[in-house]
Amino acid sequence: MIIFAGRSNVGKSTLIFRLTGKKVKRGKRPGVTRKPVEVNWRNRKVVDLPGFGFMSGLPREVQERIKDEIVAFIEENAEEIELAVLVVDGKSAPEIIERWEKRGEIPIDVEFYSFLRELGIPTIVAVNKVDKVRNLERTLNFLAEKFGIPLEEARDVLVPVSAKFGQNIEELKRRIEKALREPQGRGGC
Ligand SMILES: Nc1nc2c(ncn2[C@@H]2O[C@H](COP(=O)(O)OP(=O)(O)OP(=O)(O)O)[C@@H](O)[C@H]2O)c(=O)[nH]1
Ligand SMILES: [Mg+2]
Repeated sequence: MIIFAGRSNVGKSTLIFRLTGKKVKRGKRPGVTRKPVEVNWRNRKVVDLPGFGFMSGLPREVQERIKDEIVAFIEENAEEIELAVLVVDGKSAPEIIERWEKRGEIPIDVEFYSFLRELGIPTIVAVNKVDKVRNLERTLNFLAEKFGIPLEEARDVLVPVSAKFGQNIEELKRRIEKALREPQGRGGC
């Protein structure tokens, strides 16, 4: 099983469509995917998870509940999950991360990345919407630092893509295949 996780509206469903050709519901507003949706791809389950964080028109308690459900889903399926693709919006993630840090909070993406690593789930970070990113190198360095990814590993872990315009999708596919072939990180480190 491969899971796609990340904040709402970062493009998880669009990316799954690009990779697998399977139509999952996509949308303009945050909060489109509300329950885990499974598609089959190359004899594997690919799971499109609801986004965490802000969802338009949803009260905070409901957003919290959805986040708890995502965490529970991942914990319950941890054994079966071979790979997580954590999707972030390359344009807005740096700003959001800085805003949370200024408030003294752990940014939700950073928290989620450590959560996946603690469970020993190999994780790739897809840095999506690069079509909107001005300084890609700076963005990638910033994310590597915030996620605590050593620079020598950053090139393997962070994959810049544009789901909307199909940029670098083949590279993401190769990374996914590589991660499935050479599972790393099991048992945690
Ligand atoms: N510019 C740009 N827009 C994108 C890209 N990928 C997705 N989008 C847009 O982002 C919006 C959200 O896409 P979704 O795929 O529904 O996002 P999601 O992460 O599944 O959202 P939830 O299901 O609400 O968590 C849509 O309007 C997409 O067209 C991209 O690479 N570049
Ligand atoms: Mg979605």
